[in-house]
Formats: sequence, structure tokens, C-alpha cells
Amino acid sequence: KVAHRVVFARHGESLWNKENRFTGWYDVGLTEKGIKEAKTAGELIRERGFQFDVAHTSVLKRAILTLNGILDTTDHHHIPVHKSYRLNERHYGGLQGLNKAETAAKHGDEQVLIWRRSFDIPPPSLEETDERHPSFDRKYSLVPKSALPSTESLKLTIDRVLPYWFDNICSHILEGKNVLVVAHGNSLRSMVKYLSGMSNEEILGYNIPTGIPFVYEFDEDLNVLNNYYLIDEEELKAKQEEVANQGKAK
Ligand code: DG2
Repeated sequence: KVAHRVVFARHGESLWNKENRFTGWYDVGLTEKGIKEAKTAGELIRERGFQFDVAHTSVLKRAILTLNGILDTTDHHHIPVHKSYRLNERHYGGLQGLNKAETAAKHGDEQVLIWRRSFDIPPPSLEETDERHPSFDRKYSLVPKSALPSTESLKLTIDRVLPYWFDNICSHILEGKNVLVVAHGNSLRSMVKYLSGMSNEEILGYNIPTGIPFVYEFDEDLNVLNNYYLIDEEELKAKQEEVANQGKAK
């Protein structure tokens, strides 16, 4: 019997999604389309009549602005929002800022697939002296330097994200709260891999589109019973395919 339900969403289209650039911890805003996607996500949630008691998101504005759009559309302005770097996107290291298709033209589709989707091969590291390194960003001034990444594989992202799932999100679910989580392609893939029990190979081919809410339903002991997206299968497939193709040379 379904005892708990968590709604997840990846943020709406960011400026760097639109420009097809590796984003990671770079803090970029939403495009007009992204703002609309947040609203549409809220409408899909509202149509189902889902209510929330608490929300969790990253400290990056594309996720926060999307969450705000959803809270606005669903009339949930009053709920507490928890923000943590642990829900940030996977750190894309030295790739951050580069165009994905151009990088594939230069290094090959296969190399870019390894950087984007391999389980444990991280992209090239940012130098610790690089001004883009998170240690120079005041958002992270309360995080110990040794916990701030210079690059992350999916495996390292999972190591960062899952403690937050267990300690901060599960405790709210077990208190009986309805939880909304707005995060990023790879921080969500980290939770999905765990929740759906996917192998390292299965998660490689799994892509999450922007702005489409998806739901996990749990029994009392937080065993997963069901999961589904709030759009139909065909539309979902097309959107997932689009994300997969972003790493291919034109
Ligand atoms: C994208 C994901 O993150 O990229 O960092 O470029 O979800 O914050 O837009 P998001 C990025 P891919 O791993 O799909 O290339």
C-alpha cells in the first residue's frame, strides 16, 4: 500500500542548456522557456492535486527559480524550503563552460559520452587556483574546502547526494510530510539510480529532461512501489532522446 509519495523535477531550461554548454556548478539562470517549463510543471502537479509540506533544492538559481515557479503555480508559497549544495548538479570540472557538441567534434562522441555518462570516470579537474573553483564562491563559505569538488563522476555525485537523501529527505518523508525535490540532471540521476536499483550500465543510458515532474511512491518502510512521469511515455521518450543527443557532434 502506498504510504508516501515524493515528487521530483529537474529545473527548467537554463541559458547554458539552451547554448548546450557543460554547466555543473556554474550558477546560470533560466531562459524564457525554462520559466514556462517551471509553470507547466506546477500545472501538471496541480492537476494531480498533489500537496506539499516541505521542499528541497540545490543552492543553484536554475533549480531555486524552478522551485519558486512550481510553488507559485501550485499555491505553496508557505512551505519551508531547504537548500543544500548536496543537491547541486554534478561538478563538471574543466568542461564547465564548453559547448557539448563542439567538445564532441574535438574529442569524439565516445569520449564525451564517457565524460557525461560513465559511472566512475570524472571529467578533467579544475585547478584549485582556478577562479571558477567553488572554494572562491561565497555560497560555499560554510562548506569545508576538502568537501568542495574540482570535478565529479556520477559515483562521486552519488557519494555527495545520497547522504542528503537519507538524512534530510527521508526523515521528512518518515514524519509523514509530502516532499517536493527540485534538482539537476545528474543529482537526480544519483537518487534515481539508488531508488530504482539501476546497475552502473542501466544508469548510463538514463536521461532526465528539464521541467518534467516525476513521482516515486513508497510503502511505510520506504520501499519503492511505483515511479512515473507526469507526461505520457511517447513525449517522455522524445525528450530523453534530446538530452542524450546533446553530447553528439552535429
Ligand atoms: C547539465 C547536465 O546539468 O548535463 O551540468 O551541463 O541539469 O543542471 O542542466 P543541469 C550540465 P548532462 O550531464 O546531461 O550533459
